[in-house]
Amino acid sequence: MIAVCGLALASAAAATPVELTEAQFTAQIAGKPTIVETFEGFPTGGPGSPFTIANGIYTGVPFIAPGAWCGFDDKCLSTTIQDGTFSSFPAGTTHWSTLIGYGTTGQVVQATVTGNSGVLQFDLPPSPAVLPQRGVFFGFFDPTGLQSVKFHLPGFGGFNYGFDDVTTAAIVAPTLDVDGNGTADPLTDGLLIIRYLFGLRGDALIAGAVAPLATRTTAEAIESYLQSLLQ
Ligand SMILES: [Ca+2]
Ligand SMILES: [Ca+2]
Repeated sequence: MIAVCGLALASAAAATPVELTEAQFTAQIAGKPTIVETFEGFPTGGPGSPFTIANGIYTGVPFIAPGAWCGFDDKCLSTTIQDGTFSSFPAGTTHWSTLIGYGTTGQVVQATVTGNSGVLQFDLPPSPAVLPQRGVFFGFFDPTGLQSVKFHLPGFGGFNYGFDDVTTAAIVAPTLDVDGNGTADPLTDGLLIIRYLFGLRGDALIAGAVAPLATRTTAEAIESYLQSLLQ
């Protein structure tokens, strides 16, 4: 009984978006469709809300500010003490990151990251005394997809802060090429899908239904792939 409870807790703990270091983020999005909004293409000023950017929309009180305002070397999306929310990401977005430039040393910003697997809410570490010219990196990942990232300045928070290089990356959409030979074919992939949906597993699932040049050839690999299609 204890083991069962422990397992349930472990599953629940894993089922939320997670924060990634910049190194982790960069490694995970390598080779995946990625969009970066640098804000360099917008005129300085307040575009109004909601504000459409390259990889979603921003809701709040947006202001395109010159680099000197942002603590960056080029333009950023400056925000006021009101909440700011990034949402409406491209389909399949699993990764989201930004560089933050703070208005003052020690400033704390709260983040609420909402994914299909749950909600992660926490305080970002206080801004350092010496702000890197490119800002401080924050990145998030949800394998089931991200919905929104909201920022909130707690208390009477005094100063604006800014975002730059807002980045989204998406998982590559799965295909019907179940055996992984490069094409979706009725007598292999189609048969595997039908058999799987009828409940066949193991050898009964894959017998005579895997193409000669398939990259997924075992029942285990085929079952895992088909299961991922159903999520
Ligand atoms: Ca910029
Ligand atoms: Ca195939």
